[in-house]
Amino acid sequence: MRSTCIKIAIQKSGRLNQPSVSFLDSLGLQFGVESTSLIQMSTNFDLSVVLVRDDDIPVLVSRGIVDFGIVGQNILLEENTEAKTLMPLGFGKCTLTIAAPKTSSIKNSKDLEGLRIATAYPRLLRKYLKKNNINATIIEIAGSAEIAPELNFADAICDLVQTGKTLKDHDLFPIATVMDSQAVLIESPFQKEKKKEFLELIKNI
Ligand code: PRT
Ligand code: ZN
Repeated sequence: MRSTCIKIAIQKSGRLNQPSVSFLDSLGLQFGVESTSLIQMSTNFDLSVVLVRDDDIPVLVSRGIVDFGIVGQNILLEENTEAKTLMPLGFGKCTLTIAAPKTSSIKNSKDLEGLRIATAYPRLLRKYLKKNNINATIIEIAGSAEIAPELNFADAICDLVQTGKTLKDHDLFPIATVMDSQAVLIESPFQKEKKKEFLELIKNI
């Protein structure tokens, strides 16, 4: 791979992988026969796609290790990096939501005062609690926050919701919205002559 080659990081597997690939297809970018390499070179453009965990994308982009990335706004804002948002992509839509057990006395965000909230998004939740003047304990968990109230290590959760099915399955109901999210195209803060060619491509969509 040439050092001047444009690099764009997308999720290796998971919810954003297929729509990200479709977005690159829609730009007219072509790739060779399927390979298991985590770096895929385009056959018709001086560009490589780098396949990584979504959580690593903001840092890779902000450090200029890759030039562009596709990631959910929820991850981008949680990571709080220098990466710049170029455009929303209209997929991966979800809402970072605080939810509580249906049977509990927690009915709105004020009822969270003094309680424990499990989340994989501590920074975003902290910001929300501060803004709303609520003192609560944040319990960090990498995933599956929905199980926390049932296992009694938190009173409420803060997690992404799309259809609401997962909340229902765990007898939880939404009480507050922290943020709406969707996938965005992000750009590194470093200027590179080569980036212009890719920016020209996305201008036409
Ligand atoms: O392996 P890697 O770290 O790359 O992937 P990941 O497991 O961290 O992420 P992944 O693939 O689950 O999600 C990638 C991105 O998709 C997220 O960061 C969001 O930007 C976006 N997205 C959109 C969602 C959802 N919708 C979503 N519903 N991410 C996760 N969920 C989960 C949620 O956490 C909960 O467990 O789905 C469940 C709720 O869904 P519903 O439909 O039951 O409400
Ligand atoms: Zn992840």
